[in-house]
Amino acid sequence: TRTPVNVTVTGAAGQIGYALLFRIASGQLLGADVPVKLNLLEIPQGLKAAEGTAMELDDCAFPLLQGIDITDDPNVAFNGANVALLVGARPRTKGMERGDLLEANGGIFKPQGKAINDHAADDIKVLVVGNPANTNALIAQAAAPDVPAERFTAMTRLDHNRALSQLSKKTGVPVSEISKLTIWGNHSATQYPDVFHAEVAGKNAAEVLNDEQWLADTFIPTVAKRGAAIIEARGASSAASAANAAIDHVYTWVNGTPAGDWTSAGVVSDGSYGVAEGLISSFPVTAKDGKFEIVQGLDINDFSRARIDASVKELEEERDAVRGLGLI
Ligand code: NAX
Repeated sequence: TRTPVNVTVTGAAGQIGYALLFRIASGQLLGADVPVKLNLLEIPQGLKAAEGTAMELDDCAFPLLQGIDITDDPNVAFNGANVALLVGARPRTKGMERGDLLEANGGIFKPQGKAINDHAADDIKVLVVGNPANTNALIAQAAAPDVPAERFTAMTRLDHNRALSQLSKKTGVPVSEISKLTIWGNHSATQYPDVFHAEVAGKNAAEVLNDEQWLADTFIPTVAKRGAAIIEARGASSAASAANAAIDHVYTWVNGTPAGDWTSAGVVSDGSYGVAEGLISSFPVTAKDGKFEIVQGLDINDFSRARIDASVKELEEERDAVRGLGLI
C-alpha cells in the first residue's frame, strides 16, 4: 500500500477547518486512491474543539485516513508535512490598524514558516488561506529560505470560483463551459477578476458580454465584495466555499490543470506582467507535474492594466509594511 501523505492543517478547530478536514480525509484533496495522515495545529484554546472534530473524523471511518495528530506546537505539526494548509490567522478586530493586523499575523506566519523550513518534507507544498493571505504567505516564505519559494502559495481560488459562477449566471452558460478566467493581484477588495481572455462556450467572454459598464460596475465589485455579502446574509464568513476552494487549489496543484484551461493562484512573481519580483500575487496559472506556471504572453488592455496595477500596488505596500516591521 502507498505511504500516506502528511497533510497539516492550521486553525483546524475553526469554521473553515470544520468544512475542510472531512473532505481531505475522504480523498478529495489529493485523489481517491491517496491515503492521508492529518496533523492539526491549533492554539491551546482551540485544542479541545480540534479533538472533538478528530472524534467525528474517526466516526466517519474514512478508508483513506491513516491517523490524526493534534498539537499546539508548529515544530510538531509540520514535521514531515507534504502539504500544509495555513488556515488559522488573526482576524482584524475593531480599532485594529492595518499595521497591527500585519504584525499580529507576522507573529503567526513567521514561526510557522520557520517550522516548515526546519521540519517539513522535501516536497512540501504550502497554501495560505488565513488573511491577509498573500502577505502572510510572503512572511512564511521569507522565513523558509531552504524551501523553494514557489512552494508557498496564497488562495485566490475562491475568488476565481466566485467569478466563474457570476459569469455563468450572466451568460446562462454552465461553469463547465467557461475557461481561462483570471484573478489578478491581492485577495482583497482590490483584486481584479479578468474576463478579457476568458471563453464562454468557446467564444471570447468580453465579446459575448460586450458591456464594459457591467464589468466595471457589477461583475468586478460583486466578485470582490462577495465575502462581505456572505457575512451579511449568513451571519458568518464564507467557510464551506473557502474550504472547497482550498481543496480545488491543492488538487489542481498536484493533479494539473485541464488542457486548454488555466486557474488562478497567488504565486511568487517572477516579474511577469510588471508584477514586482518576489511578491505573492494572483496570476493565471497552469499546473503540471506538481508545479504551477504563470501563463505567459497575454495581452493586457488599458482596462485591465489599471486594475492589476492598483492591486499590485497594495501588495507592495503590504510588503513594505512587513519589511518595516522586520517580518521579512
Ligand atoms: P475561525 O476564526 O473560525 O478559525 C480560525 C482558527 O484558527 C481558530 O480555531 C483559531 O483558534 C485558530 N488559530 C488562530 N491562530 C492560530 C495559530 N497561530 N496556529 C494555529 N491555529 C490558530 O476562522 P475561519 O472562518 O476558519 O477563517 C480562517 C481564515 O481564513 C481567516 O483568516 C479568514 O479571513 C480566512 N479566509 C480566507 C479566504 C481566502 O479566500 N483566502 C476566504 C475565507 C476566509 O475569510
